[in-house]
Amino acid sequence: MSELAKAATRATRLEASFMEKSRELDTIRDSLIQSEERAKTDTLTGLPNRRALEEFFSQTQLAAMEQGEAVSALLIDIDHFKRFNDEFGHGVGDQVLRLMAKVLRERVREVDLPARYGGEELIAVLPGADLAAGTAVAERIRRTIAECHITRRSTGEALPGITVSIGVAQFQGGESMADLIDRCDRALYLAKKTGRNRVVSESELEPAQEAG
Ligand code: GH3
Ligand code: MG
Ligand code: MG
Repeated sequence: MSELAKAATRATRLEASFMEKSRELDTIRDSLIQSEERAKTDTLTGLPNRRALEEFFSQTQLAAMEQGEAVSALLIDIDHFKRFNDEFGHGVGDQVLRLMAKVLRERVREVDLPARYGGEELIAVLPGADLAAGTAVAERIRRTIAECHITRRSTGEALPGITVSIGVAQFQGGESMADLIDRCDRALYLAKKTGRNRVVSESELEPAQEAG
């Protein structure tokens, strides 16, 4: 074989080996993206989890402060869910939680972030929405859930209606996510105290007690 032919063969082999490595890298990159997605997704509801929420909030917070855009947050808690679980079992409760997640996902826009905040608490962060807009979204979510007819999958038996209470607050420049959620939580508490199946906005709260 001439030197030239040998060199050509070597080049072909090198190219093949390069292609193979590059395919391997693609596979590794894909599985990395997948595991990052999994790490940010709640397994029960398929909603973004708290980690995803924190990431989204810090990006949104920056944009809001730079552009002076309003951002609001809704904290949603199922009413008397413990009683529901006790009566129908945790598995049926989990189905209900999935249904709530579905309603939430369908009721917010592409730019919003619906997430599972804790056990039976869901949250949504709405960039571009002030307190009034956030409250209107919360009210639509509350009503949609209250109007759901829930049936037990295994038997088709009708289950009692589920309601949620929602606390709404608007981001104030410079505050942390914890501060914002704390006001949502206080509004939520007021919604529970004043009868449940209600939306309460932070404008209905007493001014916060100054610490110190
Ligand atoms: P309230 O109207 O005051 O919110 O009453 P509640 O019974 O819903 O009280 P709370 O919010 O404190 O109760 C949380 C209950 O939610 C406890 C637990 O039974 C239920 N829960 C929390 N996480 C899950 C979950 O992942 N699956 C199911 N099925 N139930 C859950
Ligand atoms: Mg709760
Ligand atoms: Mg509850």
